[in-house]
Amino acid sequence: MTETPQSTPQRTRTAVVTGASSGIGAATARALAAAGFDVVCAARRTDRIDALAQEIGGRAVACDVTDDASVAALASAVGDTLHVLVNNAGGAFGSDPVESADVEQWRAMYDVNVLGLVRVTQALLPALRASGDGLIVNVGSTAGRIAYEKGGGYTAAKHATQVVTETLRLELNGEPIRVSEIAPGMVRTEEFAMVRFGGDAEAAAAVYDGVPDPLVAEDVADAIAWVATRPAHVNIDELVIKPRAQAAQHKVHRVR
Ligand code: 8X3
Repeated sequence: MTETPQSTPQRTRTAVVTGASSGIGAATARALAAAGFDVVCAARRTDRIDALAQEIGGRAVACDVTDDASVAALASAVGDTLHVLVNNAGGAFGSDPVESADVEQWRAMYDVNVLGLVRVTQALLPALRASGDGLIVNVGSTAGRIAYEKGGGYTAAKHATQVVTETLRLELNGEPIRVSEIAPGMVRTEEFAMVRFGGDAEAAAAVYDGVPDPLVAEDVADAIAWVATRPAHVNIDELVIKPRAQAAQHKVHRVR
């Protein structure tokens, strides 16, 4: 008997989001689940991803993107097929001029923002390929487009994110895998600025001081979900997203 279109089971599309324990990662997991994806929430903090996975009907997999064995375990948990990988895990550590910056903080930023992305991508590329319609979304930053004072380690790492994204797109040309970068500007999340300033709440709050409406994590997640729901032949190469108040990195409207 021929199956009617109604009786044909819907193919569930799967997604992995790294750094899903908070901020843009958690919001992206929610947005992709709302768009119908079966979402694997990957991060180090299992209590947070367990709760998130339960909330969205997804799966939680403990993963430290700076650790080869942990990334291999993520790949095993994902299985043979994957449609969307969101390389979101990252962060800024420290705010010092190049002259006095802590080299270990730079090493840590390169490890999580760049090598973490490479590790996870290498581990999951076979599954993305096997899906016949894979997509990699790398979360970059406007810090990957310009330089700013006291941000050298982070801007260097995010420039690398952009270049790795472009390189992947070139190398995967002809394969059924799209490669995109989302580059957000000023996004107010619970942790990003706090981590950058080592827990100094005053310094973190000053970043957003007087800015009428910085972006929130959901704004970026919305953009990622849009990229992930374009038809298979549409590759959004890059999408820079800033709040209206931020005309450029150093040109931010503040109400005092
Ligand atoms: C975060 C944006 O302006 O702090 O990726 O570099 S910024």
